[in-house]
Amino acid sequence: MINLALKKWRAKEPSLGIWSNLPDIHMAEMLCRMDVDWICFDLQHGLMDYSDLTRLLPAVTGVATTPIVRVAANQPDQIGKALDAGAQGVIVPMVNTAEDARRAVSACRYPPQGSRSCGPMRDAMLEGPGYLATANEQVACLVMIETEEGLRNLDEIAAVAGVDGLFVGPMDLCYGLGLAPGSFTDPAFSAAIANILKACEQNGLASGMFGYNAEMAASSIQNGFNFASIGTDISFIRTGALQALSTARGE
Ligand code: 3PY
Ligand code: MG
Repeated sequence: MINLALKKWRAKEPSLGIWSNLPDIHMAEMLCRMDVDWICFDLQHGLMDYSDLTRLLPAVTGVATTPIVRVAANQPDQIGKALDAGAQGVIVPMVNTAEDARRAVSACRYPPQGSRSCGPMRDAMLEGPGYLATANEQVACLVMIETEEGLRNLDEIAAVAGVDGLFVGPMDLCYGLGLAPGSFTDPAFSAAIANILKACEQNGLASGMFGYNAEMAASSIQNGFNFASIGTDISFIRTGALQALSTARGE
């Protein structure tokens, strides 16, 4: 397996992703054929579960888009099952301590680097036993910094061996900072972002931002993030439909 998104994250080449919240195979198939670097299926907040995921991941076969899964929680079984189903990396939410980060990394790596249990399903169906030879090197482990505790332990989290990148959940981060959700221009939010970017820089990690829209993705990349999401399937439909309605009404 060659993880094309991870290759860019390691090279610090900017990359953009799409967030998938709807369990629709055709939507996933269409979105990942738009030259987007990665697509993330969201099992934490998305309207999808594991059996949806097993149907969605095959839609991302044979394309240059890298399939990533945000797991619902930092649980080794959830991480292992997402990877066995064909995810090439995971985004792990609410990582608050170095111990949390070590747990996430360990679940992503086969021994001796970690404790991932061996049972690749789609991985083995598509690649055969060769998958095992490359998995530890090619599976991406991204941990989310999005709480007050995570910020406090930022440097220890960023120093955990095997973490490939830090990913910011901006809404939860606002709550963690005691700010109203969406306070992305508040100086306290900007200071937290600067610290996260610095921790990535110092530890050679990729830095990622959950962008709620294209503007937020573009400004994140301009401000030094290596990668960002440009929006969700739901947001694209909602924005497009509202715009069409408004135009058709002559507003
Ligand atoms: C956040 O903004 O906290 C996220 O995790 C985005 O889903
Ligand atoms: Mg969050």
